[in-house]
Amino acid sequence: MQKKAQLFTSKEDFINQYREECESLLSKKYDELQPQERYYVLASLIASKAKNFKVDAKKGDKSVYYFSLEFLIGPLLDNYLLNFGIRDIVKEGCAELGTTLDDLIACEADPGLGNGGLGRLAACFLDSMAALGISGHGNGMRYRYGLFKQEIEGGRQVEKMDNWLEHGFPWETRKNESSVLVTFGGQVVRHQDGERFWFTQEGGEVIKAVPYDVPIIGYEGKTVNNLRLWSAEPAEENFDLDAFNAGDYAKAMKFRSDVEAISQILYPNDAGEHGRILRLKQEYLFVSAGLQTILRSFEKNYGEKYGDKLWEHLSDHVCIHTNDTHPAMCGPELMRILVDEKDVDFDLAFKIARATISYTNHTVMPEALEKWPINTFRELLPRLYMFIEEIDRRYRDTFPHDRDNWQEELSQTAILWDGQVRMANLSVIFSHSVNGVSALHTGILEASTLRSFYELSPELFNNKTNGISHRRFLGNANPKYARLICDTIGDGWLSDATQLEKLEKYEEDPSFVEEFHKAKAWDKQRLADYIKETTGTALDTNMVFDVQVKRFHAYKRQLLNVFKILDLYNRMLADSSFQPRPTAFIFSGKAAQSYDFAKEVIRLINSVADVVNNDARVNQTLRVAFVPNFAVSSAQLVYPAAEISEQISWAGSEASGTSNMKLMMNGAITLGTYDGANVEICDLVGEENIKIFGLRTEEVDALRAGGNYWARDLYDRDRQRLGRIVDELVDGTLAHLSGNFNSIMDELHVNNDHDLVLKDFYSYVDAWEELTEFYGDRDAWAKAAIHNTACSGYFSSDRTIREYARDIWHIDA
Ligand code: 26Q
Repeated sequence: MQKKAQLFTSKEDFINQYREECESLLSKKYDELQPQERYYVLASLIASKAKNFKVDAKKGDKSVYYFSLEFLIGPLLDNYLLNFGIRDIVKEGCAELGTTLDDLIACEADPGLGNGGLGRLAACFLDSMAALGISGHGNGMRYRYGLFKQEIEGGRQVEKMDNWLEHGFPWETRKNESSVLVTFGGQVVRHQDGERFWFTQEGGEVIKAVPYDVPIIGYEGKTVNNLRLWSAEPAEENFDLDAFNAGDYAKAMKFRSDVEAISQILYPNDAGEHGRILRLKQEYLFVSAGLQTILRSFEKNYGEKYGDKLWEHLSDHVCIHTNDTHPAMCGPELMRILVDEKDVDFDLAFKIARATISYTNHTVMPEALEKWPINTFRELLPRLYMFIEEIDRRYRDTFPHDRDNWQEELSQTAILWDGQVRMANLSVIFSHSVNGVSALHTGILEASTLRSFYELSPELFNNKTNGISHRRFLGNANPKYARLICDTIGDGWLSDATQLEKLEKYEEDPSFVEEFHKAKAWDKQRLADYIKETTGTALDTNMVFDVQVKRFHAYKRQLLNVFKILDLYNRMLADSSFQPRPTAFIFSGKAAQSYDFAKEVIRLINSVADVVNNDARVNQTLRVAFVPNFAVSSAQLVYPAAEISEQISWAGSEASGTSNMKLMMNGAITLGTYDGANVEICDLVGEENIKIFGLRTEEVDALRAGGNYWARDLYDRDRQRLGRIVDELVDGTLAHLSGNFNSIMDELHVNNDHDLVLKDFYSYVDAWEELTEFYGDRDAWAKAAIHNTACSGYFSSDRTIREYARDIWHIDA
C-alpha cells in the first residue's frame, strides 16, 4: 500500500476541522451556511492544508517554469481530494453533515483561463510535474474574465461574460509583496563613461504586475508546486496625480482601467488573432514579471555559492519552457535583464538564454504562426526590440553562406522579415530544444513548417507526444469505471498509468465486461440527464453515444460529421428498409466570436437537431444534441459516456489532439483520420480496435499540389446523395430554426472545399456504418473498448513529462 498524505486522522477529525473552519472563516455554524458557502469553506480548508503541507525533498535542485498564456485548470476540489487520498473520508464526512460532496463540487467555478487543447495541456503538465516530484511551476495570466460562456439562442452561439471570480476563488492567494514593475513604451537612452556604455529606459508606462498563487498538489501529496498568475494594476509611479488632485477623478480612473485592461480578458481566438496590441502587452507582462521573479530568487538562493559566476549557472538550476510562441519574448527579455541590470556580457547572456529556454510548437499551419508588425513592437518595447534586432543582425552575419540554397534558408529563418517580427523564429533561435506534440506533427515541422531550421540544426528537434491527466479524466471523471478498475487491478494505475495494461486480461472476462457495461450505462444516463436539463433534448441511453467535442474549426470538420447525419436522415426517408444503428450524435465546443464559418456550423448542427429530433419518422433512430458551453467540468461528464470518439480533421492539420486520448481512456472507440496522435493510438491499440478512414497526409499534399481537386465534380456526380446534402444547406430543408446556410455552401463551391469534406465523405460514412455494425456484437465491442483503456496508459501526461524531464530539462524523474 502506498503512503497516503495524512491530512485528517479520521472522518470525525475532518468534520471537526470543517466545522471550525466555518466559524473562523465566515463566523457562522456549518448548518447556517448555503451550499455555495459550504463549498467555499471546504475548498479553503483544503487549500490552506496544501499551502502548509510539508513535502519530501523534490528531485534535484533544478526547477522548471512552464510559461503559458493559458492554464485551463478546471475545477480543483475533487482532483485535490483524490491527490491527497482523502476523497472517501471527505465524502463520508460531508454525507454525515447532511450534504453530498457532489452537491458541493457542483458549486465550484470552472476557471476558463484557456481556449482549448494548449491551455488544458499546460494544466495536465502541472498535475504530472507535481505527481512526479519535479519542482515545476506554472507562470501565466490571471484573466479577470475567462473564455466567454457560450449560450445557444435560436441555434446560434451567443457569448456571455465569464465572471469566474463572482463567488471568490478560494484556491488563490494574492501576493502583493511579490509584485514587480513592468514598463511599456518610453525612450531608450545611451550612457557612456570612457570605454563603457550602457542603456536605460526612460519614461513610458510603468505597470504593477501582482501575482496570485494557486497551489498545485501532486498525487499522494508528494509535492506542492505553484501556479503563479499575474494581474495588471496601475503602479503608484504612474498614477495621474495631477488629474486626481484637480478632482478629475474620471481621468485618473480611466488610466486605472486602461492598465487593468491588460489582464481583463483572454483572447478567444485559438488560431492567432494577430496585431492586437493588448495581446502583445499580455505576452510581455507575464514574461517580464515571471523572469524578474525567477532571477530574483535565483540570485537569493545561489548568489553566495557562485559569486561573480552566478549567471553562468542559471541553466543548471532553472528551465524556462515556453508553451507555443506566446512567451517567445522570454529570450530577449532574459537577455535584457542580464545585460542591462546584471551587467552580463551580450554574448554570454545569449548563451545563458539559449541554455535555459526550450520551446513547444502546437501548430502545423504556417499561416497560424504568430507575427507582429515591427513598428508596433518597437514602439511598445523599444529596449527589448534592440536585443531582437541585434540577435537578428548577428544571425544574418554569421549565417553559413557556403550552403546550397542559403539565401532561401536565411529568408525562412531570420527573425525579422517583411516588416514583421516572426515569433516562431524568435522562439527557435533562443531555444536549445524545439518539440512538436505528436510523431506526425514533429515530422511535419521538420519537413515543412520549420524545415530550414531542421536542416541547419537537426539536433534541436525532438518529439514529445502529448498526454493527459489520467487521474482527472479517468479517476475523477468516471468514478464507476475507476472503481471497477481499482477493484480489478488495484490502485497502482493512479500513479503508474501503464498498469492499465493489466486490464487486457479482463477484456473477455464476463463479470468484468458486465460491470464495464454497467458503468458505461450509468455514465450515459448521467450525461443524458445533463443534456435534458441544459437543452431539453431527450436521449435514449440504448443508442450509441457518438461524440465530437472540441473547438469549432473548419479543419476539424464538424461539418463532415453533420453531412453524415444528413446522409443517414435522407437515406432513411428515401428507403424505409434502411435502418442505421440507433445513435445519439453529441457535439460540444465553442467558436471564436469573430469566426463566422465556425459559428455557422454550430447553427447548422442545431438546425439539423431541430429537424431530426422532431421528425417522428427517424427520431427513434437518430438524435442530435449540442451541449452548450464546453468546459472542463462539462467535458468530464461527456468523455465517460462516449462510445464513438470522432477525430476527423483532415490528415496533416491537427497537431496532436488530446480529446482523442481522453475518450479512448474512457473506453470509446476512435473513428478518425490518420492525423495527429490518432496515428499513435492506432499503433497502440491495433487496427482492429480503431476505425481509420480518409486520405493520408501524403495524399492530401499530393491532391493539393496536383491542383486538380474540383469539389464541384463530386457534387455534380452524385446529385442524389452527396449533392442533395449540399442542396439542403440552401433549399429550406434546414431553414426552419434560423434560415439557410449560404456561406457553408460557398465554402464548398466557391472556395473549392478547402477542408476536403466532400472528398472524404464516402469513406467516412462507410467507416461509420462498419463501426456501428460492429456495435451489434456487444462482447466484441466491450473487448475493443476495454482494450482501448488498457492501451491508454501511454497517453498519461506523466509519461510525457518524464520525457520532457529526461530529454529537454535534464531532470531525473
Ligand atoms: C495567438 C496569437 C494571438 C491570439 C491568440 C493566439 C492563440 C491562442 C491559442 C493561438 C493558438 C492557441 C491555441 C492553440 C491550441 O490549442 N492548439 C492545440 O494544442 C493542442 C495541445 O498540443 C493540440 O493537441 C492540438 O492539436 C492543437 O490544435
